[in-house]
Amino acid sequence: MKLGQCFIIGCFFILTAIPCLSQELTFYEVVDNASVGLTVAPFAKGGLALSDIDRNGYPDIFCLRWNSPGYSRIYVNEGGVFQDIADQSPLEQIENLEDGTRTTMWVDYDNDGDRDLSMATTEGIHLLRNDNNVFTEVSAEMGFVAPKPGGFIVEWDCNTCGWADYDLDGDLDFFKASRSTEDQEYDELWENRDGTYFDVSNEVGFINQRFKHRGMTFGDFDNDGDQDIFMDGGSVPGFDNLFVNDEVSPGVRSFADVAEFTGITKTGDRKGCGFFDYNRDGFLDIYMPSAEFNHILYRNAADNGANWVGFILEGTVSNRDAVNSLVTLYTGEKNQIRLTRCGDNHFHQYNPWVHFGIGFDTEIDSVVIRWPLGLRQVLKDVAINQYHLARDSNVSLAIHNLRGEEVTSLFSGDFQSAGYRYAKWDGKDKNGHSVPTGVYIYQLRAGDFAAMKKMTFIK
Ligand SMILES: [Ca+2]
Ligand SMILES: [Ca+2]
Ligand SMILES: [Ca+2]
Ligand SMILES: [Ca+2]
Repeated sequence: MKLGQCFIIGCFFILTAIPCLSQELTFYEVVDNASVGLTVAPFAKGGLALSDIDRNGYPDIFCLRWNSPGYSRIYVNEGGVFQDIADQSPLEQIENLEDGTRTTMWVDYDNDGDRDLSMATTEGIHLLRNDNNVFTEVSAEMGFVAPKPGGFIVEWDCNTCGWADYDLDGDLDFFKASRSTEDQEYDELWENRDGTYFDVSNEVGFINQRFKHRGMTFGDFDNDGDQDIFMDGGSVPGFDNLFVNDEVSPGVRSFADVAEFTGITKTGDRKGCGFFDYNRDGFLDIYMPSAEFNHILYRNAADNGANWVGFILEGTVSNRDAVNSLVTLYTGEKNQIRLTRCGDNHFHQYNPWVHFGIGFDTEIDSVVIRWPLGLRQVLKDVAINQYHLARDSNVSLAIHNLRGEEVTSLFSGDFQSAGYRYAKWDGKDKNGHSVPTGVYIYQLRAGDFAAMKKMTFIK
C-alpha cells in the first residue's frame, strides 16, 4: 500500500452472528466488607439494585431497607472499593417517615445519561434526580404526588412498577400496578409530557383495576411497534392481565386486557413474571414461577406477519451485559427506545435482550446505541427478523517499523462508532521526529478484530 500522508482505514464495527461460548467453572470467596468499603447498614435488607450510576465503568449498589428504622444506602464503586453516598441523597428524610421501601429502580428518566433513582414505598413514589452522584427529590415538580396524599386520592403502596415509552414520543413514561384488591388502589399509567408526569390511567383504559399484582413488565408481544403490559395475578384467584397497547386514532392510545382472549387463563398465586423469547422466534413469550403449576411458560404463538429485530448487547468497554444502555430504533417517522436493565423491579428480571416489534415495516433506517459509559454507536443496514450481537469496542491503530518497534500510535484505545474513519499520519514518530522513507506496518485493532498490513512511506 503506497500513500502520501493520508490513508483510509475501514469499517471496524462488529455486528455478527451469535457465537457459542463456553466457560470454565470458577470459584468464590467471601470478601471482608470493611476491606471494600461496605459499611454496616443497620436495617432489614429487602432488596438491591445494581447499576453503574455515574458511568465510571464500575457497577454501584443500592441496598434496600425494609420495614425497620434507618434508610437505604447507595454504595458507589470507585474501582473496586465502595463508598456510602446515602448522605448525598434525601433517603434518610424519606425513609424515616415511611414504613418500607418495596421497589427501587435505576432509571434515566431525564435522558441525560446518568441513572436517577425511582423508589416505590408503602407511602409514596419518589423520583430522585442524579447530578454527579448528588440526588435531589423531584417527585413533586415532576407531577408525582409524594408522599402519600390524604383524602380520597389513591394510595401509592406499590409492589411493582416500570418505565417505558408507551406513546413513542421519545421519553419514558411510568406505570404502577395495584397491589391490593381491598384498598383504594388502581393500576396507574403516568405519561411524561415535556418533563411533567400526568396520570392518564382513565384516558387510556386502566379503569377500576383492583387486582393484586406482584410483577409487571413491558414488552411488545404483538410486534406492532409499541410496548404492551403484562401483569401477574399476585393472589388467589390471581388473574393475569395482558394489556395490548393500540393507537386508536392519531395520537390517542388505549389499552385493553386481552389475556383470556389470547389463552392466558391459568389462575393462581405467583410472584413475578417476565417477557422473554425462549425459542428465539422474535415473539415475546411469558414465564412465571408458580406455586400451583410449578412453572407457567406461555409460548407466543403469534402468526400475524409482523416484523421484528433484536439485539444482544455485549459490553467490552462498558459493563459486560451493557446494563443501562439506551437503544433507539428509527423507522420512517417513528422511533422506539429501550433502556436495558437487569433485575431492578419487584420479583422481576427484565428481558436481557433488546427486542423491537416493527409491524409491517420491512426496513430500519438506523439503530443508535448509547452504551452505558455514554459512548454512541450508529448501526445502518440492519437486517430484520433476527437477533444481532452488538459490541462496543476500543480501537487502536499503531504504526511499526520492520523491526517490530512501534513508531507511533494514531488511535489508542479510543471508542469509535461504526463506519469509515480517516487517519492522517504526518510521517513523524511519537517523539515528533520525521521518519525516513521506507516500508512500515500498520496494525488495527477493534475489539476481537485485528489486521496488519504493509505500507510504503515516501517523503
Ligand atoms: Ca438521568
Ligand atoms: Ca413517552
Ligand atoms: Ca404492541
Ligand atoms: Ca418466542
